[in-house]
Amino acid sequence: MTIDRRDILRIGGGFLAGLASPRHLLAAEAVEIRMQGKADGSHVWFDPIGLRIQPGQTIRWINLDRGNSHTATAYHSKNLERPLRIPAGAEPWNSDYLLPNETFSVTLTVEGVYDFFCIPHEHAGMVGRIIVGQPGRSSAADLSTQAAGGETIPEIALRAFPSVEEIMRRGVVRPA
Ligand SMILES: [Cu+2]
Repeated sequence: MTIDRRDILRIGGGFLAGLASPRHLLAAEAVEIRMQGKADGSHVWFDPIGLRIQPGQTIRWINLDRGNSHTATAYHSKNLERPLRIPAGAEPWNSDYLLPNETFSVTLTVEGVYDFFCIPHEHAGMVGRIIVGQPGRSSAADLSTQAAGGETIPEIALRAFPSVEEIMRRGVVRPA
């Protein structure tokens, strides 16, 4: 009996799949959001700008922009009195300034939509959106407009958030 190359590949693939299923890897590993910028500083962004994770997963921001410090900061009254744009009952976070190659991690357990921004670059539209599990009732209408009270959000930032629908459909939304 001869075993051709394709059979060997099939056997090998099955063996690997049994050892480490992608689901196990996903639960254990942090999901990365990169802070990026053009060398001349004319454009800065989070990549991905939108993503969906499961409750209990960890997000890790890493500053890959050599020319700028960035923050990952949740929209919450504890952070510079910004309007609330994370689920009620969820803990707000603020990475403070990350120098190039520095990282900051947060584990999100409460389901819903989380919006965050970069303190020095919110006015350049450097914001992002994470959906944990199901988006819940905090839906599109409230999120595309200013919340009553609190500091207003710059229009350029409001327009930058990917829609809840797009994140749910695609899982990961890369910046335009
Ligand atoms: Cu920034």
